[in-house]
Amino acid sequence: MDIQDIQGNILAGFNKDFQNFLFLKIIQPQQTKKWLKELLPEISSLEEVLRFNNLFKSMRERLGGRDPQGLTSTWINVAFTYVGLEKLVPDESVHFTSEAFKDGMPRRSLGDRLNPEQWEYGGWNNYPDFVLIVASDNENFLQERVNTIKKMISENVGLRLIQEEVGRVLPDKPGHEHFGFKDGISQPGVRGRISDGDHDYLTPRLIDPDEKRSLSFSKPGELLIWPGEFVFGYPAQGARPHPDDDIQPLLKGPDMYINVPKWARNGSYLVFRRLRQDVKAFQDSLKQIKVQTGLSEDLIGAKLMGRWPSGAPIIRSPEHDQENIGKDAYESNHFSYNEVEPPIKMSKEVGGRVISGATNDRLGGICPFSAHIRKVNPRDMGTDLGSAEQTLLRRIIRRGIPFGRSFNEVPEEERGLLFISYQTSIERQFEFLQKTWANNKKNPPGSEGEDPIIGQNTSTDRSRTFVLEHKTLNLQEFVTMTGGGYFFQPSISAINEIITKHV
Ligand code: N7H
Repeated sequence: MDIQDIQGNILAGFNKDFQNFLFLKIIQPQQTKKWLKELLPEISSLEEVLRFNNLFKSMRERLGGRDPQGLTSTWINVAFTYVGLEKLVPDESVHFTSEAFKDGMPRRSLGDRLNPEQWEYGGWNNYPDFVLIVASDNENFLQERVNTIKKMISENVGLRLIQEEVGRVLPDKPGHEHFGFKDGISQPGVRGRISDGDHDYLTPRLIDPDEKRSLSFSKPGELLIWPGEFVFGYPAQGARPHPDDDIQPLLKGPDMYINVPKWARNGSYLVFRRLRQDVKAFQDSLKQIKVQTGLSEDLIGAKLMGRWPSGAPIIRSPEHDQENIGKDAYESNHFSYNEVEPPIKMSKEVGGRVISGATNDRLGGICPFSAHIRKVNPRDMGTDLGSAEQTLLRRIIRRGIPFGRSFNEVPEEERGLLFISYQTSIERQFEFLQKTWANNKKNPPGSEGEDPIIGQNTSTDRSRTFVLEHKTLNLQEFVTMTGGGYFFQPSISAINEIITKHV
């Protein structure tokens, strides 16, 4: 993998506690290009982010799980909408032929309640041309950098700031989102090497090499996916051609650039959605369902999500939450739905521990088919698409961060998730998950209602369905889309050689 050329947030993830998003409009393309050229040396590459994250992780392990003090960095990444590219490089933008990217988010019908004109931004009149992601481990350092950038913007006649989003990890519950659940546990393990070294993998392989599953999983539950699903210019995922083979890449050669120009290599589509979360409505629903079913609120929450607040999957812990499972990066994701997962041994390098097995749940008796995590990733279950391998073409990398203060602190304020996903097809990956699975009552097969967290029902009362204890329950909406856009996050060399070429 071209780790010096790929922007860092895509495959490594900034994973910073403080992240601001500056949405910008281009007034004068030439001035904007000059400005971007100046910004170029500040854009963080995959290499930089990988090295830092590895150092941070090893220091954290040495400190027994405490964050190392003083080890900080502040990073910037940039991504453009189609209209932004049209302004900057009109001759080049025409080579992007993805309908979703060209249309932009307001023209796509994803079942959202608010009309795009009611969004905070991203509607017809204030669709951004590009976004800067600024992230740091230290809030003061972040603020300093953001202030400098904002000053540069205000002095540049070519640009206008239309919105700033402030993403913050919740101080009282780091790693959790506003409904109280741990997020960011399950991600695809991206295949690929970062040097010529045989074992210098982008995603470390942590399973004992004697285990057959070490060929298809990077760690328990983290299936290896070909990088072309997330970054252009690399082999993408495909159906397994022979039962004895490891999963083979489907797309090679020119097909790795479907609907994009050659210079899209090392770039990715970024979906940004500002999703408002109504914590009171969520908690009220748990109380109401308790009355209707007699189940505890905790168990109802776990059935809606597929995980307990600690992150422990309901499949591994059907009765109650188990923090020790939620905290454990291997335990918390080692499960499937169709097949029983046998115990799995970790590699010597990470201690050689055996992770206990997990039961299966073909009928959805433990984890409902409509639970959020099962809707958006049915794992090894066959679906309306056919065999489970087809689901591997629908994976996304998630990089979201909460916005707003905790419900307990200031219940009346607005809060939610700044949802970010990376993929090489907005239609086949993000939009498919939202429209064809989350918003659909029947799919993936077995579902008996929409995704209770993100599913949208377009009827007048917007109420969704969830079945529990053989009772069909009506759920009000908890999550509302309030702004966003579809962006392309190019390689660093493309920004230099194509986007800011003639300055
Ligand atoms: Fe979801 N949540 O915090 O409640 N999500 N999500 N998501 N989500 C996941 O397994 C949440 C949203 C996915 O591989 C967890 O990492 C909230 C959208 C996928 O097993 C939790 C919102 C889309 C997974 C949440 C939201 C997805 C996933 C469990 C909106 C795509 C991995 C933690 C406000 C269209 C599933 C974990 C797997 C997991 C929450 C949005 C997709 C707790 C609050 C819009 C693919």
